[in-house]
Amino acid sequence: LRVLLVGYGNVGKALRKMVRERAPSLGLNVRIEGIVTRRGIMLGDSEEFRKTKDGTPIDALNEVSPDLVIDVSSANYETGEPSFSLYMEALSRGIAVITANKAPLALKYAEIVAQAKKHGAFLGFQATVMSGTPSINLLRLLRGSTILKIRGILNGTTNYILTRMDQGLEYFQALREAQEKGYAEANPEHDVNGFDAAAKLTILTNFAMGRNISIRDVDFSGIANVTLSRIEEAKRRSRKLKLVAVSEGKTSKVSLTEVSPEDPLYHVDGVINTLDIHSDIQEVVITGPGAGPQNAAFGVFSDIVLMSNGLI
Ligand code: 80F
Repeated sequence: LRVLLVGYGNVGKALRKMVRERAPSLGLNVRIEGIVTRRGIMLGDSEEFRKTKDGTPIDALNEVSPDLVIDVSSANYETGEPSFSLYMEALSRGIAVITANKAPLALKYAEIVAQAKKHGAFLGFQATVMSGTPSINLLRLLRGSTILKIRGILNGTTNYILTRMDQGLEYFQALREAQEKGYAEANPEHDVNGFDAAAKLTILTNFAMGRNISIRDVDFSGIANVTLSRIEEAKRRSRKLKLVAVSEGKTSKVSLTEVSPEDPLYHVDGVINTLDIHSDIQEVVITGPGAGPQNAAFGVFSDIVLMSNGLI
């Protein structure tokens, strides 16, 4: 499998290491043939990025002609570019795309999925929601049931901040810790204002509930107004404040919500995320890490493994 890697930051570096350490024992021959970042293109593979030439992701696609494009570049929520055009071009040539970048799918889900279907090309996006904790790929196993409602904690950074504040830390100190651990987006505003959770809810809602919404259809707010005293006040009533994402019927919403100890979301702390899926058959809850370079890289890696074995 010849790979073009787009983006080489926290997640890209963790992924390169994971592929080298884990693919061979699974019988997978995964070779990185080029890396493209904001700085330009590196042909070949080495741990340290050394620019071979200037160029865009599309230039790199033409240069490398890979079997698989992996997008671990930062999110551009204005246009989804350059990733959106790259996917459309790669998929049109039958080249598989696996992404951890939410922006293109949160903006133009239907177009990208239709392009993949039209050309019979693989499109994997487990890492866009809950990183390496199965969410999208879990939903693949629930096909045949009708998903009526999804509800969850979908952003690691904000849940980490809320948990650390519950332990007495100030907001900015908690945010700095989340950034140091590699949980936060390149622009952490996207985490704290609820945008990242809204993007994930958009992708989940389209995939699980057969809808066609964009992030603009999600009513979202973040944790900017949270104070230590508000957290203390909730605590006195045995409640916790959580940034909860819900889709049900035609509504999708992300908001700071007080949850009680009977709620499964109450017990989900730190960088841990959870997804509660209600179908016409059963309720399924999955809980696990939602962010972190290693975890996000595993989301991508699990798509590579499943695709290579023809399992999705
Ligand atoms: P980082 O900023 O470290 O690296 C970004 C890379 O993209 C850089 O190499 C940069 O040069 C490149 N890049 C940016 N613009 C480019 C362009 N126009 N052309 C080519 N290259 C370009 O970012 P990360 O942390 O490595 O993240 C990479 C992607 O994974 C982003 O899209 C993230 O949204 C996504 N991701 C990251 C996660 C994480 O934990 C988790 C899952 C997905 O729940 C939360 O708290 C979430 N903030 C984490 S979700 N790091």
